[in-house]
Amino acid sequence: MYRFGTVALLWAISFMAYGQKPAPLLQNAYHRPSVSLNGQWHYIVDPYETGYRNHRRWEPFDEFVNTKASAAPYWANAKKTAPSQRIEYDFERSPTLEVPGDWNHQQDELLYYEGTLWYERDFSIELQPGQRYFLYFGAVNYRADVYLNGQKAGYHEGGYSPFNFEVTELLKSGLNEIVVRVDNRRSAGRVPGLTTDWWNYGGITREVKIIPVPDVFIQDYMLQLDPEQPAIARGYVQLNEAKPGQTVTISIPEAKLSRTFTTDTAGRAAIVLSAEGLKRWYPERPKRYEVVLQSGRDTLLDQIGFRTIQASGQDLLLNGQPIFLRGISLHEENPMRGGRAYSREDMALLFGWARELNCNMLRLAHYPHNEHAARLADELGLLLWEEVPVYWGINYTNPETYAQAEQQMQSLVQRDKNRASVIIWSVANETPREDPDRLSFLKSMAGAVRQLDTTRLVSAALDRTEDKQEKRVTVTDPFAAYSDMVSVNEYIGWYGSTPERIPQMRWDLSSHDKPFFISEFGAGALYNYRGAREEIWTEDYQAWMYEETLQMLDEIPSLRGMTPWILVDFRSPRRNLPNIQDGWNRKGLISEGGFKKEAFYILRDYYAKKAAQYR
Ligand code: GCB
Repeated sequence: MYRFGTVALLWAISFMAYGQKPAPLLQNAYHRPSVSLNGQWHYIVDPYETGYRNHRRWEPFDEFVNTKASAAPYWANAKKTAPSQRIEYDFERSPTLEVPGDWNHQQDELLYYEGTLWYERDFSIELQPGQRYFLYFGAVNYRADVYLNGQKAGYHEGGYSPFNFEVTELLKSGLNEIVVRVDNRRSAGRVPGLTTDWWNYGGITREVKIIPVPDVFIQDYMLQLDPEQPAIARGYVQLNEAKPGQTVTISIPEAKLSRTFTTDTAGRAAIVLSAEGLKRWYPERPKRYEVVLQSGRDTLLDQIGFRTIQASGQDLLLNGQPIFLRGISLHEENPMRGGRAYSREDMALLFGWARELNCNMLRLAHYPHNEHAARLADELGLLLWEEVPVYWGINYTNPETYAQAEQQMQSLVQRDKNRASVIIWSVANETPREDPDRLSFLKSMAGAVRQLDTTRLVSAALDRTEDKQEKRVTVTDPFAAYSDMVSVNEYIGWYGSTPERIPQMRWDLSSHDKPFFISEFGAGALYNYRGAREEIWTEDYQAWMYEETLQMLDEIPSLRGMTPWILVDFRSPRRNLPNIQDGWNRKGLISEGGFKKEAFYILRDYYAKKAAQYR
């Protein structure tokens, strides 16, 4: 559909060269019985890629080495069998790291490490006849090359996406060995590219498990209210086999609903259910139903909430009612433990703070967060903006970069499309509006998302345009025409001016008949650093900025929500001011130790007022 028509071909070629691509992502891997591979894994830091490449030709061993004959690649996991045998690595005698978890916070010398690191562990499993087995990773940043019992299962790129390989042929009953090479280097062609304003945590950052499924299994499904006819829930169930005439039953026991459908020649059954008797999911009453899907020997459970979300003129309608999004942005970091957040408990800590702030919405910046996030948001009644790291200056002309970005979006939609909490897919953050290549890139991304999901909104965090003389702010980014709401990041009062300027600014959004959304504003403040409000980095400065900004924004007639920047201070290698930043972006409303700054209470009170207005 776009000039990156060669993408598929390039992908096919690169997969042939470096091993297998992942199998289609299992829908709702979360609720399938599994064997966990979390825990301690041995590791070897390998900055020169000694275990991966031939030292003279710099070619991956994958391409020409037979492991049985060579101990050189680390994935051979060779063990000394004769006194004279020279093997220059040994996983068994190497230290361990906890999985899931970033490596940066587990070893002091790995805090800034960007490069290759190998993980290894043994595990036991008893295989059952008639089952197939998938090896599932919640995420590995950035590239993972995965080897099971000395053979390559495949590789995956994209640091925040789940993926799975079928390993039925590679697994054996009894003891198995798994080796994963992880490479978290930043590079111009990757997504994100060379610069970000967050920490490049490396490692197996989310869960790993083996998932058994029957021969014929439920590969995928989606079930949602039809936005145009909300009395009907529609969707599909896709089996792994393209066989017609197989039956699929969907039941919602609490609503006494149960219907059986039949697959077409593609192995897909279209689902239509009456939703008349189903209670709607709202933030104030996040009702979820247990949904049971069954086909042949496969049964899967899910908890699904039913709601609609639409943009209508300048309004956002949730279940047909106007809503104001009282949001906050957050990174996937647990400030109390340090490092990448990965567990339900981590997300509960962050979401608990957001609820204290009177939020009904979160922007999960700037990449897909772990799967617990959307599950917990469904449960707590928090709406979500989910995003992929098409951020700042990635390479907008490189077809492989585009393919990677689209792949990241696809797997995010695939993982979270049955979550009622998710209402917005964001395709980018702060990308150069004057660049025509960027526009075609984002248009293609938006088109790809809409093909996958017609029940949610598509947006991107854009930049504002400021007329310095006239003190007039507009949105001139051409991508605004292609998104369902106009969302901008604005830092008036922080970058390029002080809060004094804020009351003088006038927003003119007359050319956009869409809901308007502020995806970021903020100011840095060191917790407990107090002073005159003009004193930068004080809590007083930040509080002043919040007061002025909220007043300014409140005057914009089409404003339908905001996600100020940001809930908690977060680690960033760009933030180097001694005694103030020390490697942290200080725009949090909460410090890295969990202490609330003055601006937290200002936003909390503003949101209480907004909640009353939109009741
Ligand atoms: C932005 C970016 C965000 C940064 C923030 C800042 O506009 O979207 O990733 O962290 O500004 O603090 O400068």
